[in-house]
Amino acid sequence: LAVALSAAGLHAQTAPLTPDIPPNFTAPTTANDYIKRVVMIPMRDGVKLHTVIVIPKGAHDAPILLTRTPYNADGRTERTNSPHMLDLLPQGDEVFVKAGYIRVFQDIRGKYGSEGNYVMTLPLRGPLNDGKVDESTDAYDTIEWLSKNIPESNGKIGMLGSSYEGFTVVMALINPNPALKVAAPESPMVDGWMGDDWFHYGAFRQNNLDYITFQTTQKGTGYMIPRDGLDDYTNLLRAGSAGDFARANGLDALPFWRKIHEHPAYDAFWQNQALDKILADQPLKVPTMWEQGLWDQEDMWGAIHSYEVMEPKDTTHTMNYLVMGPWRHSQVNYDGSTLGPMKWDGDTALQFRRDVLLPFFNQYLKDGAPKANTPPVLIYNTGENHWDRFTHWPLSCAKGCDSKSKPLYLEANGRLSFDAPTASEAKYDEYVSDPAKPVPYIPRPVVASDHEAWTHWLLDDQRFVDGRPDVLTYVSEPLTSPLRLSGAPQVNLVASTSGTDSDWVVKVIDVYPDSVPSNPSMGGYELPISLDIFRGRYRTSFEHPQAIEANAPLLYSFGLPTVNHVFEPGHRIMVQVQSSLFPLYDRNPQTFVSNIFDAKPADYVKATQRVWHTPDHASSISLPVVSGQ
Ligand code: PG9
Repeated sequence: LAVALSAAGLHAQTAPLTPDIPPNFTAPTTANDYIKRVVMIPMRDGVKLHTVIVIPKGAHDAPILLTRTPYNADGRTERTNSPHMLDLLPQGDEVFVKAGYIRVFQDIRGKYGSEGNYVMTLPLRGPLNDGKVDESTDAYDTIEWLSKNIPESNGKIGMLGSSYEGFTVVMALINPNPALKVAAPESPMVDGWMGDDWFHYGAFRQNNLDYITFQTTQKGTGYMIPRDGLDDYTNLLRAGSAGDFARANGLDALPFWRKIHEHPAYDAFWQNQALDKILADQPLKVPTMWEQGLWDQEDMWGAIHSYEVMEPKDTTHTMNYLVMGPWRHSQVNYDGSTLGPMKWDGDTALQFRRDVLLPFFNQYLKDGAPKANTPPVLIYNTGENHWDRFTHWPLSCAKGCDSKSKPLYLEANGRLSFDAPTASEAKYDEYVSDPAKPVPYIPRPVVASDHEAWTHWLLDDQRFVDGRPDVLTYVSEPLTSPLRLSGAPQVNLVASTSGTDSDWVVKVIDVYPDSVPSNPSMGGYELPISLDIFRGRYRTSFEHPQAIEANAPLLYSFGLPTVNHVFEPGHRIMVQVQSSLFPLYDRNPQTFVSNIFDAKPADYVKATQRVWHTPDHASSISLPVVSGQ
């Protein structure tokens, strides 16, 4: 009947109760300018990893760009629902799509579509992993498969990815597959205790509690911890210690939280997975461009420290490259025209991807591509607002650099000076640090879901705490000539506390002139260019914390994040010292306890903090001065 009806130009009607969800539906793909293949790639232990391969239609001898992710390979290849590969893939991939690359995203073992068990930043086989596999072998096996099973490709593979995806790039560099020809770890998580996501010099970053539930309550996407109220300053203060907040929210059932809780110090658990230490023993076999933002609020340690340990091993100067842009975490893959109050000279992230990263990858991946004009070091000058190309880095340090860093002394009456203090002035400044009223890291309310506030907090105007009785502020005279810093400031703080444990936060700040006619909202702006926190119990050993001797002036020495900055004439240098950055960092109870995660309410006590500035106990920040002083 249907045939007869259709021959007569009529159609049988769809019965009203026909189920509206057909057993199978495949959208037409003829308009697509790409082919998508989803495969399960077998690893050496039999576990199969979910892999999404996007191939430009008509490609042949195309190079492959691989990212291994814990963040859902399907989602990473579905930015918009579009027939065009450009719209499907992440914004940062645009230059590679235009250049005809095949793009591959793979779920790492245990996440989303992949089989196997998930272990957070799975450590390499060795002291922490007695199994047969790790992210290094998974990368090897994946690259082996990809290089042999995509007929449209030339079998050459480059890897890139930011943060956790940067960690998986670094893992691939250890005993790399020969088909891996080039790599760009972007803000890679390298040492979670020293200065990447989990801790900074032993102070715990409480925002990770949400990351842990997000990442480990499910194989797919987890959730953020529910909050009692809007302001996390109140929520976390009310909870007590980070351990109390975690327990109240069920995190004791999550193994990764238990691992953090059991390893607050830099013991073998952290040391044996610090990738910069592991890499230090092996020269790079793959040309590698380390990339990091200068205001990276998540992984500030990994790229620069990895670059620095690999540099002496790169005897041919062909393997180890460094790029630092004026970016927040992962901004390299988005628009890089602005950050917080700062407006750069165009879209710096696109400039990097188009003019530096793509030619570098092409050189190693595209048959017949020319050699790229890649600077060994490309770093944005955040004071003069332009890129600098250097042959090496840093330009200034304590020993062995072109210039020698210079101590800038914290002195009486809130002064900063390149001349050492004299005996005639007051010996110290003091403040009371009260754990019941910690210094906020951003203006309240601190809203956990406010991603925007999180991205630019490292550049927030520090006037919001300047003048608090528990924040010491030291400032120079307005500069009469430019002062150029290129390297990492080093803190040498001589401080005492009436407690037996304490945190020390030090910020180097560029103070704008009181009025800036070309940009009025920057009048008097206090722009942090480098800041960090140090947990005092680790003063003599990161592995074996010790109670601090009360009221004794003691030296706290630690490195601050790298800068390439010019303080312009009329600007002033400022240094602020305080003892908390809450609720980003958990509070130090200021009484020595064996594990701060288990501190009890009675352990949290006020302490009188002194910053010393006598000739014998001079406090200073050693600045990586290149010129100007
Ligand atoms: N910073 C994130 C992270 C990496 C590794 C471990 C934990 C967190 C990220 O952006 O992936």
